[in-house]
Amino acid sequence: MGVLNITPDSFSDGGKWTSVDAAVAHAELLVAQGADLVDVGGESTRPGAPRVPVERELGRVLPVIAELTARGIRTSIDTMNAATARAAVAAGTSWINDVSGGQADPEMLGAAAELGCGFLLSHWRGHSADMNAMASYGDVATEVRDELRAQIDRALDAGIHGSDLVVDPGLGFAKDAEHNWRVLGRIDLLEDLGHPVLIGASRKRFLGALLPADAAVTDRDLPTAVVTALAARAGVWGVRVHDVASTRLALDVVEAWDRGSRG
Ligand code: PMM
Repeated sequence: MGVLNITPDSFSDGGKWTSVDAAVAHAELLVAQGADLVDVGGESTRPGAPRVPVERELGRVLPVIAELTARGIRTSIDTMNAATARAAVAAGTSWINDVSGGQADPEMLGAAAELGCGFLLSHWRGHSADMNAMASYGDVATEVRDELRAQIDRALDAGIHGSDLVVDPGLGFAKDAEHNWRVLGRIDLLEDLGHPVLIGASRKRFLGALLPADAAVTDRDLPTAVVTALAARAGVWGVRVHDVASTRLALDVVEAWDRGSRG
């Protein structure tokens, strides 16, 4: 999954694709580099980010989704708003990617059930403005699994088909660096939930912490690709990344390694 943030303030690609032409050109590049899905977002979820009015979010994402659909590019809509999800699906999106897992908007789970599209459900404790204060766990890996299980149950109760659900531990969302590494080290616990798993580690702060303090945000693409390789080895269904080329190469290495091990 390639990231396309149509926002002025996302931490790594904010302000770069604010015209429809620039956004579509970038989506074409992501697909040419190997993305199966382009994740279109109009609201930044970086720590401390303010909420964006739905009308503004719609104005950012809908023209891009319509154009990508016309070009045969598959998209997901990265939104916490049911109204945005509905409009995006009407414009051709096939997946809803809700980082709140249906908790931010009480209408979301019902809308997703009605729309019958795929639903990417992330572990989430609260909005970006105050999520860092919620990063408190005993054993983070089992707590994230158990809270995700409760979120999955709510999604199923609302009428979403189990086969439409993909789960995501929400790295960086109410999680510090050590929490993220612990969750990644126990992806097997998430797989026990019985749904495909998506990992969104791309360019996040906990990867930046491994680099020199003056490193550029794009220097995080190498550790992102390594996480992708390890996540693939752990059996995940998908990864959400900004730089598709390096991640595709990491996956090619894993596949070649596996061929080698089969002889
Ligand atoms: N992370 C961001 C945004 N959307 N969606 C999913 N499913 N998983 C994530 O980890 C995730 C997400 C963080 O912001 P970014 O768009 O600037 O990377």
